[in-house]
Amino acid sequence: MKNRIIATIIGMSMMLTCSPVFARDNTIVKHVNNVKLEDKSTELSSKASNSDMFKTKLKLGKPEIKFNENSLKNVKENVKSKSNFLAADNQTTTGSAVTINDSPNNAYTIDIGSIYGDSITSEGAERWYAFNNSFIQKLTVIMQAPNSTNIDYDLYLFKYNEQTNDLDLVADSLYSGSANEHLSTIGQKGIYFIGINSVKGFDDKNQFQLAVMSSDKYGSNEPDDNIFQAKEYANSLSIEDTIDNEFDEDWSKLQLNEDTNGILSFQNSSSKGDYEVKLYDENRSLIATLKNNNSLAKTFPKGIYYTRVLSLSGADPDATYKLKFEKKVPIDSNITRATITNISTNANGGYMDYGYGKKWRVYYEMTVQGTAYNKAGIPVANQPIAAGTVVRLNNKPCNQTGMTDANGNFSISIHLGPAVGEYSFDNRISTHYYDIIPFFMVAGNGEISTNVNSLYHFAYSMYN
Ligand SMILES: [Ca+2]
Ligand SMILES: [Ca+2]
Repeated sequence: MKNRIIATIIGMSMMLTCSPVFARDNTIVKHVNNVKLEDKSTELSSKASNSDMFKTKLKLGKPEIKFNENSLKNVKENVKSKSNFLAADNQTTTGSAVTINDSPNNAYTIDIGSIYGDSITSEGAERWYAFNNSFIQKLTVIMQAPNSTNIDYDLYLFKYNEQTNDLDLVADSLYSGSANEHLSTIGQKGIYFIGINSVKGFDDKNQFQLAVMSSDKYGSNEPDDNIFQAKEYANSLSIEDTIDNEFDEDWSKLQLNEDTNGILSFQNSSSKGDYEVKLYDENRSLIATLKNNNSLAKTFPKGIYYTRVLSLSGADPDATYKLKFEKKVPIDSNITRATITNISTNANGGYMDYGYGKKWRVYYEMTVQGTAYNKAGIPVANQPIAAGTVVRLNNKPCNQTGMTDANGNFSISIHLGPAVGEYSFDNRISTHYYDIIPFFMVAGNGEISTNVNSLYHFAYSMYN
């Protein structure tokens, strides 16, 4: 299962005879990019004293993001699902290979799509793996370290360069603490190397777990599986992308140059995957978690934010999710129009025609319900609006002011008192006496248009 890399696989015998590409400086392993394997002596001394690239990146890794608290898996088995990977049993190494895979030269070969368990037996130690990628596809590499704050392992992916014999750094995942490591790349044809090293501590009993996943379909933002690979946006973002496998994570970095009254929203159209979005601030503290169709509206202080879309279960390389951050456009709160949907009354109500067109009939009391709009036709929330009439008896003005609710709806109750009965309507059984009274609505700067302009004010009826 753990096979040595042999020359026939990669056709480069010098790999088996040269020394490790990594130098060691007490506790910190200094990883070196583009080291020629056959040229280690000169390269190592110079690169080892100039490892700032890795130090700089190490500082980035503070999110302490964990898959979960579960322990690790020992031996190889197929990756069936994320939960299968995460919930794998912890086992100790038995019958380990004679050769320890502590350098690229001694790397174990692994297969894409399988889980491997291995252990690190001293602080600063390395473990190496190699696999062949036979066609262009997205590769996701995940490593779950033993769960302990005393342990920090990092993960690197290199591509073997057949022209130069270099191991070219492709991606790394340098989260601090006991976080799990996770990276992706659009894999080209060829041999890849995975390096895992202990930055802090080790656990020779509990294994770390390693797997390489492949996706033949993936979104155009890939690779973006960790915070170091986050795609950058300024002031707004609008992403349509996919979660191409259960382990896929899509990271974005959003820079706001000013305090922004904004809205972050998430929609997932896939029925095969259940996703969520985590929002982190500049210090990688979790601000919010959005489920499908959730949004977060507030004033976002200027600064840097990270969004992370991940799968809770399932994945769908064909159906896209949408993640958006946009400035909230201030709503025009001037009411210019109202639509009356109902006018109820204490008795003798209804919507009827006494011969002067269909109108609401009201008695002593009436309650007016409807929706208020601005000139763009958008409901106006939380604004005052008044309804009124003038009854015939003493030409008494009757009006009342209400407030629109969050959806622009209002309900206004007005006391009218008795009608005079200027008009009559004979329905053969009885004669109804009523007034026709005006109806109007007022908001902000004055009268607004409505779909109701007059009412039948019922007075009394007499049997014929
Ligand atoms: Ca993706
Ligand atoms: Ca991704």
